[in-house]
Amino acid sequence: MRLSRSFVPTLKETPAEAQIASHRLMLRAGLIRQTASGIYAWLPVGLRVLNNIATIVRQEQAVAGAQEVLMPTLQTADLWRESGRYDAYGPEMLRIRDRHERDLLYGPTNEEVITDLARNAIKSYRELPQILYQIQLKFRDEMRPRFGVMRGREFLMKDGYSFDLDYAGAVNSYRRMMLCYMRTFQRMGVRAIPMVADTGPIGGDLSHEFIVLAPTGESQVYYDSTLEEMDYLKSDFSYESPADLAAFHELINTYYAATEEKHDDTRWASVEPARRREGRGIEVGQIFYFGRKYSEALKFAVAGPDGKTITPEMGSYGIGVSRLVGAIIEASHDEAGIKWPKAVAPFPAAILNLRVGDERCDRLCETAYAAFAGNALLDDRDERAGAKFADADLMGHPWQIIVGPRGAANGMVELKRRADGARSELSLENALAQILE
Ligand code: 5CA
Repeated sequence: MRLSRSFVPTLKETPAEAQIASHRLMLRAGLIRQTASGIYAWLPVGLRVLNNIATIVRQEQAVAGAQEVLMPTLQTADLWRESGRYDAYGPEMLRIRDRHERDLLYGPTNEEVITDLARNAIKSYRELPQILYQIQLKFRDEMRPRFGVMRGREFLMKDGYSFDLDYAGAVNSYRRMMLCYMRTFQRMGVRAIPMVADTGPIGGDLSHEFIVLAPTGESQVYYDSTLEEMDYLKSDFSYESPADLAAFHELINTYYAATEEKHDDTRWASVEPARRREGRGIEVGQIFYFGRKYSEALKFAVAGPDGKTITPEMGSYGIGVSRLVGAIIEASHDEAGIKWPKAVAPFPAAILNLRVGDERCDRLCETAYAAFAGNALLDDRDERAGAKFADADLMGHPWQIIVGPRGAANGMVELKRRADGARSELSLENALAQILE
């Protein structure tokens, strides 16, 4: 992306409406703009981050055996009348009437629609288990939308749903998703801690929230630091082995982790003091087991091996895809701006041309830019060096390749690592090798 021709409306001033760092930085770095209260447009750089997060989610869902679908944002009210949630959901649900006076709603979650799809298509025990998911916009008419994409009204969610023949199968699917979530968040460069949670309007009796520690989080949390040190990507637990998944769940439950509501002083006191972590946390995902709540209400049954019908057991699994962009920034920034973890960064590097029009600088920058095949940000604006440095720090690309006339005369560039500010002077070739390694 050539900055001189890009739609990246950065701001020098701190927007007055933004109370927390991630919201301020997302506006200042030109990632998003609000179009109505709690409703945001994603601009080119912000959308790249959102897509990177979605790609990691998709890859890890596939490894765990979940299949992607895409359901509509608009749902018929009839399905929600069948489940009994149409009245129960209250003013958070955006209700709409079409030209034929039919009641529709903008989906805040999709248990009803997915159960309807399943009951119309799945007839035999042989077709289960199944895990289906989508990445789709949701709408919740939050009383107080705030903190930018962190609590929006329209937001992007990964919502997944499992169907199993019995309790043991449903718990296995639940554990499968739990392992999948630990891998997913670790790959994004954040540590989300699973904590036993209340089930709220989704219902059911087993639930975990996944929480990222950040000072501006909405809930107070307590956990054993062992949970953030484990390497879930290198672990040997196999998705195909129920015994492995049970052992994984057992391992997670061994270590203390609780939100304020579930906090237990006695158990907390038994955690080694050096391992106690407490602070505010942001919920980036939640998983639920709720048995036959929706399959029973919507009369979803399949023929069993002995001819008797079986009502499947279900669970649902959410990730706040758009909220994660804010949560990652909350966990990774400084006064100058964002520090993107490599895996989700909009670009691996920014190339800063400090003397646009200087033949050597221009040539070296073009060579560098070509090496990334468009997947870098080239600051080719006619701006002061200071403004370029400030914007590169603000936007937070993991690396900056700084090209000035003195170095360029000898084919040298300066390489700056955003994470710790470390700088070195080296040939463009060596700089590229370091970034692309
Ligand atoms: N049906 C289930 C799981 S598929 C469900 O709706 N779960 S949820 O209510 O917990 O939402 C899933 C995730 O969406 C949450 O963990 C949170 O990260 C994100 N989320 C919820 N509300 C908002 C909101 N108003 N703005 C941004 N993200 C949100």
